[in-house]
Amino acid sequence: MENSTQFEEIFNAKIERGDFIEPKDWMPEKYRKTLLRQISQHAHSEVIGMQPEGNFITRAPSLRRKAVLLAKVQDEAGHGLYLYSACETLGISREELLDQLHTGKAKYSSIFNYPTITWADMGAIGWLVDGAAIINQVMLQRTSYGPYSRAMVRICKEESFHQRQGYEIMCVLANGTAEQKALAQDALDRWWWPSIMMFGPPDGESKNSADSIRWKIKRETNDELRQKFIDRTVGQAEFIGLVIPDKDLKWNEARGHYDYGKINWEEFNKVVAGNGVCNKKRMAHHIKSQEEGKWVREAANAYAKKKADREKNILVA
Ligand code: BYC
Repeated sequence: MENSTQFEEIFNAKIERGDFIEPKDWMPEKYRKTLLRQISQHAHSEVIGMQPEGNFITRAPSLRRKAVLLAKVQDEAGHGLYLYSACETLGISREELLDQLHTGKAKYSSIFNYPTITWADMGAIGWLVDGAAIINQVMLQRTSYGPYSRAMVRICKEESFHQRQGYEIMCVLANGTAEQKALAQDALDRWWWPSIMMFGPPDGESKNSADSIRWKIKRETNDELRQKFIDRTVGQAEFIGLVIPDKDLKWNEARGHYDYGKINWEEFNKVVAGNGVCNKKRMAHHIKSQEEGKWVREAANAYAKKKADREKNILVA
């Protein structure tokens, strides 16, 4: 019988080789906890992220826009489901996961605590929020935990469509009337800084990064991904004649990257601590929906049981 040191050596060798760790493999408790923390935060973000855009489904400016937005919001629910399932492979139930969200024990992305005010916000979310998410998630397709990696492969395919639909909304507005262009610029002004905060605190203050990089859960650091996003997005803004609200944004020839201004980490910490504009509203809405949907879940379970019993030829009263 192997002892835990030998198990750990096997685990480390797998990580070293770039093999996936699968649910039944031995893993250090801290690796399991880190995965649970990150994947559940990710799942909660997808589901809470349905709210800001859901706010505009009844107000989309055309049937085409409404159908696309509905499909996008539904995709986010699907992403949440893949990720909750990946969490469950680590030995936690859906009920416990939701309890952690509702009691504030588990976080979700800071970005979803900002309000959606105009239709242009739908464009900005797709372009910037999904755009930032893709940069992060492309890396996560090669994460070391098998179920998380496989979920990310599917999610990334849909996410790149989401980013393009958002950018298309911005293109149309930016090329429209002066009022429409102003709406697009206003949305960019409000969503730019929160979007670049999505990548998390600067590397020097990222307490989880060292372990996550060592275990190949994360393959790039918060600041590396943030820089990648900024470098990619500046040209897209210029192309449609919008101005990124950062007076310090400047191409740095020596670094081969854009330099950017100071991020307001006080605002980030405030939002993550639960004191953003919409934190309380988002959570109250989720709890209410969860309670109102209880009878649907009970009915679905009862129907599944009845069907299974009937298949076993057991009569149920
Ligand atoms: N918001 O040590 P760090 C989407 C927390 S949804 C809130 O660097 P880590 C979409 C962090 O949890 C996609 N909290 O952490 C849906 C940690 O606190 P704890 C969302 C944040 O984990 C609908 C502390 O700060 N994507 O695409 O190494 C519509 C220190 O941070 C945030 C994901 O969830 C934040 N922004 O790195 C449209 C990606 N950042 O837990 C679109 C998966 C940090 O120690 N997650 N914190 O108490 C990750 O890649 C990583 O968890 C992060 C942070 C890069 C976010």
